[in-house]
Amino acid sequence: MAPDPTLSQRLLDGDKRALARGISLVEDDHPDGWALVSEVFPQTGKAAVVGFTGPPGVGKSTLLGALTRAERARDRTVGVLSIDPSSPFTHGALLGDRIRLTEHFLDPGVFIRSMANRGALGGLSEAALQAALLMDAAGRDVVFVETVGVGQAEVDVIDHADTIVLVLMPGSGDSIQALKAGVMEIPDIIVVNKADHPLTDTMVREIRGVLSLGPAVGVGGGKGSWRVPIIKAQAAFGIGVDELVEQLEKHRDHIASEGTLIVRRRRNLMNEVVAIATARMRRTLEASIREDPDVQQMLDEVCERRLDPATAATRILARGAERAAERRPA
Ligand SMILES: Nc1nc2c(ncn2[C@@H]2O[C@H](COP(=O)(O)OP(=O)(O)O)[C@@H](O)[C@H]2O)c(=O)[nH]1
Ligand SMILES: [Mg+2]
Repeated sequence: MAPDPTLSQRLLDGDKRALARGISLVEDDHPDGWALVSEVFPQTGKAAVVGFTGPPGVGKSTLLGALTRAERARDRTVGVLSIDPSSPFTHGALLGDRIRLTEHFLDPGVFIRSMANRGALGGLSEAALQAALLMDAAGRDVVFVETVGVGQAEVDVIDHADTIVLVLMPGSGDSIQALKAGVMEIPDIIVVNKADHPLTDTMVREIRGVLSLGPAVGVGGGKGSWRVPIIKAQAAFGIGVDELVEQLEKHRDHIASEGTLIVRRRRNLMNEVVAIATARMRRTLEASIREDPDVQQMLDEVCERRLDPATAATRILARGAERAAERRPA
């Protein structure tokens, strides 16, 4: 399909269809998608990007539905990006919350997108980051990113958020262990959802215990005086949502006034550059292993135990650098 010269302008004007088209392009790893991101990138950095993570079924999507409504009541435009390969919400259905989402789909101030495909060459994580940038460029005041996982997250897109919210529910013992073991970074805000459960207060106490062991700062480095709030919520009934909105604002003010926001964003963008470069190098490397007869021969030598794997790796990398240099214009 021919590139659409008006796409970036329409996207910057906040047009939802242009945004949807742009995200599809990056999701397909289409060159026009990368070109679009590069064109609008200088206009990004204005949205407050909030990452939500936590085990499946704790109520993240429900919470995002309720939060979106609360943000709209405050006249803020919202972008929601759900990256959940296990349970994507299809158009019109945010899982158990069909009615509320339909309401949001009709609102020009709300843009919701679910990404679950891992087919694209760039990988789900990269596409998700580009999608978040496009939402930012399209003028969304807040961008919420939902990802599954604790510890070995499917997608490390929350590394690219300004604020990280961990959502748990009573009985998520594994998550507490992950926090305790340091497998999972300490988030900025913790929500204990389904607070209608009798074990809620036990859960809150356990989390307090874990937090008191670690440093009282969230992710992102820099010394800070931020104390991680634990919010009891019932997303399905809108309970605790206003408190979450309040804490999100507080956290944002805190990192902005402390200078941590700049530190975080620098780190996040650096991670993104490295992630993209790594993915591309890997692709190039795998292609050369498949296609380059000399590399094939080196692998044969490894199998015959005449060449050790590390030496072979060094030689393959050196070849790659040579070939890259040959391709580079003088
Ligand atoms: N009892 C109770 N159920 C809830 C609450 N919030 C969400 N749920 C339900 O929990 C289930 C999983 O919610 P969902 O938002 O899909 O979780 P996610 O996988 O973390 O996105 C759904 O059936 C929700 O209706 C709550 O506050 N209390
Ligand atoms: Mg979900």
